[in-house]
Amino acid sequence: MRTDRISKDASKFRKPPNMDDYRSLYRDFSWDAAKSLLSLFPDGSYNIAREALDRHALGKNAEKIAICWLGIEGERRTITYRDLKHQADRFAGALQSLKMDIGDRVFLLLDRIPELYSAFFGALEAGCVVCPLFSAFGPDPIATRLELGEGALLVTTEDQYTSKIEKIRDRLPELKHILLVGENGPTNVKNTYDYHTQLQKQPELFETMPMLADDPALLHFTSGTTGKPKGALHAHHAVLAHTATGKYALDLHEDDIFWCTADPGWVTGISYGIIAPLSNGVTMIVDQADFEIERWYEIIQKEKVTVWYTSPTALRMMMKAGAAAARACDLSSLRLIFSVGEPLNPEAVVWGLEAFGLPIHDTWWQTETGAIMISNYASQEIRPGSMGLPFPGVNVRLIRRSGEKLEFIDKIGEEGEIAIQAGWPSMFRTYINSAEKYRGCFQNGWYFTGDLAKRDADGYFWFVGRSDDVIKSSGHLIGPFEVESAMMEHPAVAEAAVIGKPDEMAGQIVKAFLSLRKGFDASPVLKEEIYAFGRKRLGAVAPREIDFMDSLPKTRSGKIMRRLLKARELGLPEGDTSTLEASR
Ligand code: 6R9
Repeated sequence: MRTDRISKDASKFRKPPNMDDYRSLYRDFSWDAAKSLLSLFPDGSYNIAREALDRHALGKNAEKIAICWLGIEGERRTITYRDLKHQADRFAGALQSLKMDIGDRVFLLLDRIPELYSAFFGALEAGCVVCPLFSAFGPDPIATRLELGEGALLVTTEDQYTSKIEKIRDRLPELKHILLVGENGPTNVKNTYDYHTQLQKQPELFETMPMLADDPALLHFTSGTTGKPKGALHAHHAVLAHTATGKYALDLHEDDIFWCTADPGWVTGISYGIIAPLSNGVTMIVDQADFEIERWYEIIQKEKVTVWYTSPTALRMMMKAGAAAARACDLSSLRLIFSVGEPLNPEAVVWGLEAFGLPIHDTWWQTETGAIMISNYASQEIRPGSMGLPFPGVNVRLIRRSGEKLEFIDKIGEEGEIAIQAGWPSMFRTYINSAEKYRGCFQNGWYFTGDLAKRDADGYFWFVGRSDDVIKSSGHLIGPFEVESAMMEHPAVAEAAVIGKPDEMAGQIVKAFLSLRKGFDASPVLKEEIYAFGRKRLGAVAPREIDFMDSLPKTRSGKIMRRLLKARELGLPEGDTSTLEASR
């Protein structure tokens, strides 16, 4: 733990923070009272779409810009809350005309295009469950998720359809309909329709369905060490946590221009790339293009971004390019910068001061927690390298589990697993395909996160590492098993073990160790072929490094020892794998 601190001088706040006194809000906060931040249906029913869209579109914010969309080719489109609502309503109407029922799963496989946002809200309005997919996934991860999630309808683009979906559609008997966004218009493929033609047929108004707080709304796939991806199901109640964290953690004020750079294929891109900003009635930026330093600085400058939520990988890349590039632009609109997804180097926090005149505020949470659980707040001192303090209404402790026994760690600087007392609104409600794994995450009313941390005397949390083998690459969570399974489908591969190899920029990269079947030679040509095979099957989560081995190290019971491979990769003594995770 480092001791240097970045204190906040209240007289320099550009705006009084929504939470000026953390300790007293933490003490007095109740989720029940926080419901006053929402505009629930008169009978207390919920709908995420009502909070994030309807109440603005049908109220004083109707003409306010909800989304400022920046296209790859330099286009700029502004979408008001009212425009977004009309499009969402039409999408909801299209779902009904296709006989989609409440609870049916609507999957989105789209780049960051305006249709993504209309479809997202339209599906919620109609009471369907939305499941976003990362559009850079290859056909294998897409098929696995659609299959496990029993996707009934998919919205995608013509390009994605021909390059990925066409070949897997036979494997997906539950998938009834596909809506295609594209230039070509109506198709004559069965149950496949043109998105815009379908929407044009619908009335402009749709009454958002009142839902119970616990009714399912969002399905996010995430990965563990073993087995298939897990579908973490969230309820409409989650919007209470999105709204409250948007207000008190990200400090969103009505006139903010907010930019969350995460893709909606991952949880951050939904909770904070859509719901939290719109529920707080702000204008948000959506950039269709991928990360590029100059483009990003230009966006902040031109669009006058005030609050910016990004990732450690992006910040490290900017740091490498040097503070001068940032200082060459006028980024003075910025008042707060936040980060999430992987450990944020203390140097990056301090570098923020040099490049932007602002420190970076780290935040910690997971797909399963649905919203920010630990954060550095606008009004609070920052301790570079620390994830910050628990969000009000969230009871976070460090606990050691040994069998039935729970040992609460209160000693300062001692390591334990981050555990959260069950019951916060955005807590995942199940893993759809694995209720047993879900139960395994809880003990005595505590949710165990799989992350290890320490705490200092003032309650700040400091990340230590993961207790499992999942990989975090550029903030994206990748399950080694899913990658291994795909690699083993190559005819030359006998065994595969996949680890996260530490990487200065991406945090970790996916590295595969492969042993070959008899009759195959470990040649550079074969390696290239296997790389290409990985990219074709897996897309962006394919291995970036491959090593061939004669055989992979195994335990006596025959399990491949990923940790030993990782110890070797890091040059650690093979017997000592205890520091493996801490070294990420
Ligand atoms: C939101 C998101 C969750 C895992 C989490 C932890 C890692 C997230 C972090 C962090 C260190 C932070 N993680 N924030 N590690 N410092 N500030 O990323 O969700 O994709 O489910 O990943 O990411 O290991 O358990 P998800």
